[in-house]
Amino acid sequence: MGKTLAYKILEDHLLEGKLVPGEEITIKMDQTLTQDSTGTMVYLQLEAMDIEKVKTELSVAYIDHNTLQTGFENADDHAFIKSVAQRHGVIFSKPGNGICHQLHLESYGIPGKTLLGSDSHTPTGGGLGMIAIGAGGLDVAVAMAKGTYSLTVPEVFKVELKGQLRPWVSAKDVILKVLQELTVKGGVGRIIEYTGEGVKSLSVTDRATITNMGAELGATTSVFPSDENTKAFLEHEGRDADFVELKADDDAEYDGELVIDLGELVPMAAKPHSPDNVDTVEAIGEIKVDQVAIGSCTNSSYTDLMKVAQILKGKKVHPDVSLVISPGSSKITEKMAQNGALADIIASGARIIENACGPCIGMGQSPKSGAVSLRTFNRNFKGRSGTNDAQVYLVSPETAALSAINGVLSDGTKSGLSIDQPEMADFVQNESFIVYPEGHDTSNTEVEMGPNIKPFPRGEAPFSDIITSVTLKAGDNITTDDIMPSDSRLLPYRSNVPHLANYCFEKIDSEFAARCKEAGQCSIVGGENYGQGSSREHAALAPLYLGVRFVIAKSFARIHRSNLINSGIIPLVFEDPADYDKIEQGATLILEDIVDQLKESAFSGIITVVDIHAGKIYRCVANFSELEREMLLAGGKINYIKSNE
Ligand code: MIC
Ligand code: SF4
Repeated sequence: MGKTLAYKILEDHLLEGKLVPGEEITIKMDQTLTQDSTGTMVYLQLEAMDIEKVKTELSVAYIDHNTLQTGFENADDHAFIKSVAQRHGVIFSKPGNGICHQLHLESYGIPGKTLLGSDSHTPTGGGLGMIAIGAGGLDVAVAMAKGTYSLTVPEVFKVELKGQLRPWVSAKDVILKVLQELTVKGGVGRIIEYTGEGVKSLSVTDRATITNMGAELGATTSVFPSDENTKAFLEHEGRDADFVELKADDDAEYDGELVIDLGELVPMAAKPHSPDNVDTVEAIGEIKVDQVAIGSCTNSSYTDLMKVAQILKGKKVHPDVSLVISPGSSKITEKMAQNGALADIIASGARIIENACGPCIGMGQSPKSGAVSLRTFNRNFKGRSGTNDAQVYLVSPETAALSAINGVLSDGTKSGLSIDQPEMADFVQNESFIVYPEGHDTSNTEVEMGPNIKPFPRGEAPFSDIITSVTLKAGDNITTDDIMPSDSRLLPYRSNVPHLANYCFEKIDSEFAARCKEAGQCSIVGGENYGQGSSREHAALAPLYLGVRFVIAKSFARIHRSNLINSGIIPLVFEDPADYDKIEQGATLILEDIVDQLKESAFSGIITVVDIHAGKIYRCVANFSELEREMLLAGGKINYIKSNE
């Protein structure tokens, strides 16, 4: 039987275990990336591991999320990350250089290599033929310290692309179509591998748009073959030597498949408030638009922005629309300044902001009350823009730019206007934004710790019974934005969990933190796909700080489940989903003899929870790997590592 590309790369990196779906394996991790909003925790944890130099081939610390500096906090975090990066041999990318995933694609990604990033959109690297995985900060810290990563082997799901996209239809519409078909949990436990003739018509940055939003499918990662387009991309980036051809065997077998005819696709949009709430732009109709935001790690590449410049050239942004553009990297902005495209964009009335995540994470540019905001981003969860009642639609750059001119959601294929595919440009690395650790006596580098940087909470090893109060009963598809909201007000506290914890679940239930503090020990009950979205381990650390000991849900999103285990919080799954309805918020749930139960679950796969008031016993699936069980018994990953040193 032939091999999938995903398994070929995993096999090349396999250190322990069997490459069989559901088995736990350890792989060599070639590269890591961090960004600042999760990075402070990563580097605090790395410091706690007492290592000298990182063990990876390449590790980069990007500053791209918390770039608004309304107080000292974010700037202190940047300085902290820079100093730790120097000390441990990590490349530092200064604020203003651009968005981690776009920059990594341009400057460091290599086909066939593995990459672990403390950001859920790390799979963007799959556009280059990498196995690029998003993970919690602690997993990335460990990957830097050891050069390895352990994961449960996913299935490989094939998306076969046929034909070719029509003008005004682009990669964003492809992934929105996939999301419509598979939903936000369709990728859980899977790697999505793209194949077929249609792949040839997509550039590396188009592919990266698609693999980027594989995160919204809940997939472990997504991957494209490395072919002549990959070669061309690397050549344009001045990195010819990094090219290697990679593809699946012709007779590779997959665990499922979806076929998409690119030629039949039309412009799509994800309606409020979920990336899988997808419809065609035509069906949604010409709704009035208040804000258009172009950028983010999904759609801020050079060719995306050149298309935007082409559409805006000689036109004027509609009087009722605020158009804001945040380019993906300094190189892109520089090139567009040189070729005049930036001038065309500015002349149209667009607001150009920093090369950073910006509005995508609510770092400014929150739309007005009740606004319709079209965004080329990847997430439209309620309130993420910073305006709770805003209606955010996710669209392609083409749809965004045309709608900004018309003032209403517009379908380019119906516009009668022509649009050309922009040529790629030749780039040189902008070294002015990069600080290399080499050349410094890094061991003496003093770590700079601002007053807002507090120690991260550590779990405790469980013993006897865990008696909890259910401090929240939540519904399906709870996001990590719901659990630990992020915006310009809260992001400066990513290195201060005690402060951040006060805002845990704030948007769903403002009394949650207070109730937890009163209860002492707590549990949470959740529905399907609990913890989808971002990789922020704060969504586990804040509950840990508030006394949450376990979560029972119908199912969990991958990264959040790992973050809970890393923190020592036990994620349990209802064996009978109907039990969800039987538990009331405020109930007292007990995990009796937890140490014995955890140990026995290795054989039974079951842990029972007692609801004393209702007089009921719930059977929960405890499908932990051996390592996960050990970590839970130790009260979290750091405790486990420390006790095994
Ligand atoms: C996001 O897009 O939600 C973020 C902000 O990039 C997160 C990381 C974080 O919460 O800091 C992610 O995707 O992992
Ligand atoms: Fe940044 Fe948005 Fe991408 Fe997250 S999704 S890395 S906030 S641009």
